[in-house]
Amino acid sequence: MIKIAIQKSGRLFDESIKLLKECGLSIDNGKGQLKAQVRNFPAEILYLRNSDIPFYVEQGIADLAIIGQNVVAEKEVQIEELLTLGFSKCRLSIATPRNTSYHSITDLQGKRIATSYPATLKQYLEKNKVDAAIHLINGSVEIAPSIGLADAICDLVSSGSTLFKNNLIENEVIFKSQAALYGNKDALDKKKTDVEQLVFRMSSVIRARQYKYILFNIPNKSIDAASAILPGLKSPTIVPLIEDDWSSLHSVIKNDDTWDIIDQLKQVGAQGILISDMSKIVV
Ligand code: PRT
Repeated sequence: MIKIAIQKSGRLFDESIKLLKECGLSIDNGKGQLKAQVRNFPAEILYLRNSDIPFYVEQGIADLAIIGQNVVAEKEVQIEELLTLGFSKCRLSIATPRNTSYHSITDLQGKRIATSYPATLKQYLEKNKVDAAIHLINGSVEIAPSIGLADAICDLVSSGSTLFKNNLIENEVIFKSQAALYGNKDALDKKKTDVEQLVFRMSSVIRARQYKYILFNIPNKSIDAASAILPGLKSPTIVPLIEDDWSSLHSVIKNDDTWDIIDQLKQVGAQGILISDMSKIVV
Protein backbone atom coordinates (compact mmCIF):
# COMPACT_ATOMS: atom_id res chain seq x y z
CA MET A 1 0.00 0.00 0.00
CA ILE A 2 1.50 3.37 -0.99
CA LYS A 3 0.48 6.61 0.68
CA ILE A 4 0.28 9.50 -1.78
CA ALA A 5 0.07 13.07 -0.42
CA ILE A 6 -1.58 15.82 -2.44
CA GLN A 7 -2.61 19.36 -1.56
CA LYS A 8 -5.95 19.42 0.27
CA SER A 9 -7.13 22.59 -1.45
CA GLY A 10 -5.36 25.22 -3.48
CA ARG A 11 -3.66 25.63 -6.82
CA LEU A 12 -2.31 22.07 -7.07
CA PHE A 13 -5.46 20.24 -6.03
CA ASP A 14 -7.47 20.01 -9.27
CA GLU A 15 -4.52 19.02 -11.47
CA SER A 16 -3.30 16.45 -8.92
CA ILE A 17 -6.70 14.74 -8.72
CA LYS A 18 -7.05 14.85 -12.52
CA LEU A 19 -3.63 13.27 -13.01
CA LEU A 20 -4.28 10.48 -10.51
CA LYS A 21 -7.63 9.74 -12.17
CA GLU A 22 -6.00 9.68 -15.62
CA CYS A 23 -3.58 7.13 -14.16
CA GLY A 24 -6.62 4.95 -13.58
CA LEU A 25 -6.90 5.51 -9.81
CA SER A 26 -10.47 5.54 -8.61
CA ILE A 27 -10.63 8.13 -5.81
CA ASP A 28 -13.00 10.54 -4.13
CA ASN A 29 -12.29 14.24 -4.57
CA GLY A 30 -11.19 14.74 -0.97
CA LYS A 31 -13.80 17.29 0.05
CA GLY A 32 -14.06 17.13 3.83
CA GLN A 33 -11.63 14.21 3.99
CA LEU A 34 -8.07 13.90 5.23
CA LYS A 35 -7.47 10.55 3.59
CA ALA A 36 -9.17 8.26 1.13
CA GLN A 37 -8.64 4.72 0.00
CA VAL A 38 -8.02 4.16 -3.71
CA ARG A 39 -10.55 1.56 -4.75
CA ASN A 40 -8.63 -0.15 -7.55
CA PHE A 41 -4.91 0.31 -6.70
CA PRO A 42 -2.99 -0.46 -3.49
CA ALA A 43 -2.80 3.19 -2.45
CA GLU A 44 -4.22 5.71 -0.03
CA ILE A 45 -4.49 9.46 -0.73
CA LEU A 46 -3.56 11.89 2.06
CA TYR A 47 -5.02 15.38 1.64
CA LEU A 48 -2.58 17.78 3.31
CA ARG A 49 -1.35 21.34 3.29
CA ASN A 50 1.12 21.97 0.55
CA SER A 51 3.70 23.49 2.87
CA ASP A 52 3.60 20.49 5.25
CA ILE A 53 3.92 17.81 2.57
CA PRO A 54 7.74 17.86 2.09
CA PHE A 55 8.29 16.99 5.79
CA TYR A 56 5.68 14.24 5.70
CA VAL A 57 7.46 12.67 2.74
CA GLU A 58 10.88 13.03 4.36
CA GLN A 59 9.58 11.37 7.54
CA GLY A 60 7.88 8.57 5.60
CA ILE A 61 4.33 9.49 6.67
CA ALA A 62 3.66 9.81 2.95
CA ASP A 63 5.55 7.64 0.45
CA LEU A 64 4.86 9.82 -2.60
CA ALA A 65 3.63 13.37 -3.10
CA ILE A 66 2.66 15.83 -5.78
CA ILE A 67 4.06 19.26 -4.86
CA GLY A 68 5.79 22.27 -6.36
CA GLN A 69 9.57 22.14 -6.70
CA ASN A 70 9.64 25.58 -5.04
CA VAL A 71 8.31 24.17 -1.75
CA VAL A 72 10.76 21.29 -1.73
CA ALA A 73 13.67 23.67 -2.38
CA GLU A 74 12.49 26.01 0.38
CA LYS A 75 12.03 23.28 3.01
CA GLU A 76 15.47 21.84 2.21
CA VAL A 77 14.25 18.27 2.69
CA GLN A 78 15.95 15.10 1.52
CA ILE A 79 13.40 13.54 -0.80
CA GLU A 80 13.64 12.18 -4.33
CA GLU A 81 12.19 13.94 -7.37
CA LEU A 82 10.78 11.17 -9.58
CA LEU A 83 9.00 13.02 -12.38
CA THR A 84 8.22 16.59 -13.39
CA LEU A 85 4.53 16.97 -14.16
CA GLY A 86 4.33 20.05 -16.38
CA PHE A 87 1.66 21.98 -14.44
CA SER A 88 1.68 24.79 -11.82
CA LYS A 89 4.63 26.37 -13.60
CA CYS A 90 5.90 29.49 -11.87
CA ARG A 91 9.11 31.24 -10.90
CA LEU A 92 10.41 32.68 -7.65
CA SER A 93 11.50 36.20 -8.46
CA ILE A 94 12.84 39.33 -6.84
CA ALA A 95 10.85 42.45 -7.69
CA THR A 96 11.29 46.10 -6.81
CA PRO A 97 8.98 49.14 -7.05
CA ARG A 98 8.64 50.57 -10.55
CA ASN A 99 9.87 53.99 -9.38
CA THR A 100 13.22 52.74 -8.03
CA SER A 101 16.22 52.03 -10.20
CA TYR A 102 17.61 48.51 -10.39
CA HIS A 103 20.67 47.37 -12.31
CA SER A 104 21.82 44.21 -10.59
CA ILE A 105 21.39 42.14 -7.46
CA THR A 106 24.11 44.18 -5.71
CA ASP A 107 21.62 47.09 -5.61
CA LEU A 108 19.92 45.14 -2.81
CA GLN A 109 22.97 45.36 -0.53
CA GLY A 110 21.75 46.58 2.89
CA LYS A 111 18.09 46.62 1.74
CA ARG A 112 15.00 44.86 3.21
CA ILE A 113 13.37 42.07 1.17
CA ALA A 114 9.96 40.61 2.10
CA THR A 115 9.31 36.97 1.24
CA SER A 116 7.62 33.71 2.16
CA TYR A 117 10.71 31.91 0.79
CA PRO A 118 13.50 32.92 3.20
CA ALA A 119 15.73 29.87 2.71
CA THR A 120 15.75 30.01 -1.11
CA LEU A 121 16.29 33.77 -1.05
CA LYS A 122 19.08 33.52 1.54
CA GLN A 123 20.89 30.98 -0.61
CA TYR A 124 20.62 33.23 -3.67
CA LEU A 125 21.83 36.32 -1.79
CA GLU A 126 24.76 34.39 -0.32
CA LYS A 127 25.71 33.05 -3.74
CA ASN A 128 25.76 36.63 -5.03
CA LYS A 129 27.53 37.96 -1.90
CA VAL A 130 24.71 40.38 -1.11
CA ASP A 131 23.93 41.18 2.52
CA ALA A 132 20.24 42.15 2.83
CA ALA A 133 17.64 41.83 5.61
CA ILE A 134 15.07 39.13 4.90
CA HIS A 135 11.57 39.79 6.29
CA LEU A 136 9.42 36.70 6.52
CA ILE A 137 5.79 37.33 5.52
CA ASN A 138 3.29 34.53 5.00
CA GLY A 139 0.89 36.18 2.55
CA SER A 140 0.28 39.33 0.47
CA VAL A 141 4.02 39.78 0.09
CA GLU A 142 3.48 42.09 -2.88
CA ILE A 143 2.12 44.95 -0.74
CA ALA A 144 5.21 45.08 1.51
CA PRO A 145 7.03 47.87 -0.42
CA SER A 146 3.94 50.10 -0.70
CA ILE A 147 3.31 50.00 3.06
CA GLY A 148 6.97 50.70 3.86
CA LEU A 149 7.76 47.23 5.15
CA ALA A 150 10.42 46.38 2.57
CA ASP A 151 12.42 47.75 -0.36
CA ALA A 152 11.91 44.65 -2.50
CA ILE A 153 10.00 41.39 -2.51
CA CYS A 154 10.78 37.82 -3.45
CA ASP A 155 7.64 35.91 -4.42
CA LEU A 156 6.16 33.43 -6.87
CA VAL A 157 5.15 34.81 -10.25
CA SER A 158 3.16 33.10 -12.97
CA SER A 159 1.31 35.56 -15.24
CA GLY A 160 3.01 38.61 -13.71
CA SER A 161 -0.29 40.42 -13.18
CA THR A 162 0.05 40.64 -9.38
CA LEU A 163 3.40 42.38 -9.76
CA PHE A 164 1.97 44.70 -12.41
CA LYS A 165 -1.05 45.64 -10.25
CA ASN A 166 1.28 46.46 -7.37
CA ASN A 167 3.67 48.58 -9.43
CA LEU A 168 6.50 46.11 -9.08
CA ILE A 169 9.07 45.10 -11.69
CA GLU A 170 10.42 41.54 -11.86
CA ASN A 171 14.21 41.85 -11.79
CA GLU A 172 15.70 38.46 -10.97
CA VAL A 173 14.29 34.98 -11.47
CA ILE A 174 15.93 33.01 -8.69
CA PHE A 175 14.16 29.65 -9.08
CA LYS A 176 11.97 28.07 -11.78
CA SER A 177 9.35 25.64 -10.57
CA GLN A 178 6.63 23.24 -11.63
CA ALA A 179 4.71 20.47 -9.92
CA ALA A 180 6.62 17.22 -9.55
CA LEU A 181 6.18 13.75 -8.10
CA TYR A 182 8.44 13.18 -5.09
CA GLY A 183 9.17 10.07 -3.10
CA ASN A 184 10.51 9.03 0.30
CA LYS A 185 13.87 7.32 -0.18
CA ASP A 186 13.05 4.20 1.90
CA ALA A 187 9.61 3.80 0.36
CA LEU A 188 11.12 3.82 -3.13
CA ASP A 189 13.01 0.74 -2.10
CA LYS A 190 10.47 -1.06 0.09
CA LYS A 191 7.42 -0.36 -2.10
CA LYS A 192 9.30 -0.50 -5.37
CA THR A 193 6.74 -2.48 -7.40
CA ASP A 194 3.73 -0.26 -6.67
CA VAL A 195 5.79 2.94 -6.95
CA GLU A 196 7.22 1.86 -10.30
CA GLN A 197 3.78 0.99 -11.59
CA LEU A 198 2.40 4.41 -10.65
CA VAL A 199 5.42 6.28 -12.05
CA PHE A 200 5.06 4.31 -15.29
CA ARG A 201 1.39 5.28 -15.56
CA MET A 202 2.10 8.91 -14.71
CA SER A 203 4.90 9.24 -17.24
CA SER A 204 2.62 7.78 -19.94
CA VAL A 205 -0.05 10.38 -19.15
CA ILE A 206 2.42 13.28 -18.90
CA ARG A 207 4.14 12.29 -22.16
CA ALA A 208 0.76 12.13 -23.95
CA ARG A 209 -0.02 15.68 -22.83
CA GLN A 210 3.07 16.94 -24.65
CA TYR A 211 2.08 15.47 -28.01
CA LYS A 212 -0.81 15.37 -30.49
CA TYR A 213 -1.84 12.59 -32.83
CA ILE A 214 -1.91 13.67 -36.49
CA LEU A 215 -3.33 11.93 -39.52
CA PHE A 216 -3.83 13.18 -43.06
CA ASN A 217 -4.12 12.09 -46.67
CA ILE A 218 -1.26 12.67 -49.07
CA PRO A 219 -0.50 11.80 -52.74
CA ASN A 220 2.00 8.93 -52.78
CA LYS A 221 4.54 11.03 -54.67
CA SER A 222 4.68 13.41 -51.65
CA ILE A 223 5.05 10.79 -48.89
CA ASP A 224 8.81 11.35 -48.54
CA ALA A 225 8.37 15.12 -48.33
CA ALA A 226 5.59 14.78 -45.73
CA SER A 227 7.55 12.20 -43.69
CA ALA A 228 10.51 14.56 -43.51
CA ILE A 229 8.29 17.17 -41.85
CA LEU A 230 7.14 14.81 -39.10
CA PRO A 231 9.53 14.47 -36.15
CA GLY A 232 7.31 11.87 -34.42
CA LEU A 233 8.25 9.19 -31.91
CA LYS A 234 9.20 6.90 -34.80
CA SER A 235 8.68 7.09 -38.56
CA PRO A 236 5.03 7.65 -39.58
CA THR A 237 2.57 4.84 -40.24
CA ILE A 238 1.52 4.76 -43.92
CA VAL A 239 -1.84 3.23 -44.88
CA PRO A 240 -2.85 3.02 -48.56
CA LEU A 241 -6.22 4.58 -49.47
CA ILE A 242 -8.73 2.94 -51.81
CA GLU A 243 -8.22 5.90 -54.11
CA ASP A 244 -5.26 5.23 -56.42
CA ASP A 245 -1.93 6.90 -55.62
CA TRP A 246 -3.07 8.28 -52.24
CA SER A 247 -2.13 7.23 -48.70
CA SER A 248 -3.01 8.17 -45.15
CA LEU A 249 -0.10 9.08 -42.85
CA HIS A 250 -0.36 8.79 -39.06
CA SER A 251 2.15 10.18 -36.60
CA VAL A 252 2.69 11.94 -33.30
CA ILE A 253 3.91 15.54 -33.07
CA LYS A 254 4.84 17.91 -30.27
CA ASN A 255 2.07 20.29 -29.12
CA ASP A 256 4.21 23.35 -29.70
CA ASP A 257 4.99 22.35 -33.30
CA THR A 258 1.39 21.69 -34.34
CA TRP A 259 0.64 24.81 -36.41
CA ASP A 260 4.06 24.92 -38.07
CA ILE A 261 3.69 21.31 -39.12
CA ILE A 262 0.16 21.85 -40.47
CA ASP A 263 1.42 24.78 -42.59
CA GLN A 264 4.30 22.72 -43.96
CA LEU A 265 2.12 19.68 -44.70
CA LYS A 266 -0.37 21.79 -46.64
CA GLN A 267 2.48 23.02 -48.79
CA VAL A 268 3.42 19.46 -49.81
CA GLY A 269 -0.20 18.57 -50.67
CA ALA A 270 -1.65 17.09 -47.45
CA GLN A 271 -5.44 17.06 -47.21
CA GLY A 272 -7.99 16.16 -44.51
CA ILE A 273 -5.54 16.86 -41.68
CA LEU A 274 -6.90 15.63 -38.33
CA ILE A 275 -5.23 16.47 -35.02
CA SER A 276 -6.32 14.88 -31.77
CA ASP A 277 -5.31 14.68 -28.09
CA MET A 278 -4.06 11.43 -26.64
CA SER A 279 -4.59 10.13 -23.13
CA LYS A 280 -1.50 7.91 -22.80
CA ILE A 281 1.72 7.21 -24.68
CA VAL A 282 3.58 4.05 -23.70
CA VAL A 283 7.05 3.79 -25.23
O1 PRT B 1 -2.24 26.27 2.26
P1 PRT B 1 -1.28 25.40 1.54
O2 PRT B 1 0.05 25.21 2.25
O3 PRT B 1 -1.87 24.09 1.08
O4 PRT B 1 -1.02 26.13 0.13
P2 PRT B 1 -0.15 27.35 -0.34
O5 PRT B 1 -0.76 28.60 0.14
O6 PRT B 1 1.29 27.09 -0.10
O7 PRT B 1 -0.34 27.12 -1.85
P3 PRT B 1 -1.10 27.69 -3.12
O8 PRT B 1 -2.31 26.87 -3.37
O9 PRT B 1 -1.24 29.18 -3.14
O10 PRT B 1 0.05 27.32 -4.19
C1 PRT B 1 0.47 25.99 -4.31
C2 PRT B 1 1.61 25.92 -5.31
O11 PRT B 1 1.17 26.40 -6.59
C3 PRT B 1 2.82 26.79 -5.02
O12 PRT B 1 3.66 26.24 -4.03
C4 PRT B 1 3.50 26.79 -6.40
O13 PRT B 1 4.23 25.60 -6.56
C5 PRT B 1 2.31 26.79 -7.36
N1 PRT B 1 2.05 28.10 -7.97
C6 PRT B 1 2.06 28.31 -9.32
C7 PRT B 1 1.78 29.28 -7.39
C8 PRT B 1 1.62 30.22 -8.40
N2 PRT B 1 1.79 29.58 -9.59
C9 PRT B 1 1.31 31.58 -8.09
N3 PRT B 1 1.18 32.40 -9.00
N4 PRT B 1 1.63 29.65 -6.08
C10 PRT B 1 1.32 30.94 -5.78
N5 PRT B 1 1.16 31.91 -6.73
C11 PRT B 1 0.77 33.27 -6.24
C12 PRT B 1 1.97 34.16 -5.88
O14 PRT B 1 2.37 33.91 -4.54
C13 PRT B 1 1.39 35.58 -6.08
O15 PRT B 1 0.64 35.98 -4.96
O16 PRT B 1 0.05 33.99 -7.24
C14 PRT B 1 0.44 35.37 -7.24
C15 PRT B 1 1.16 35.71 -8.51
O17 PRT B 1 0.46 35.20 -9.64
P4 PRT B 1 0.47 36.01 -11.03
O18 PRT B 1 -0.25 35.13 -11.98
O19 PRT B 1 -0.29 37.29 -10.78
O20 PRT B 1 1.90 36.26 -11.42
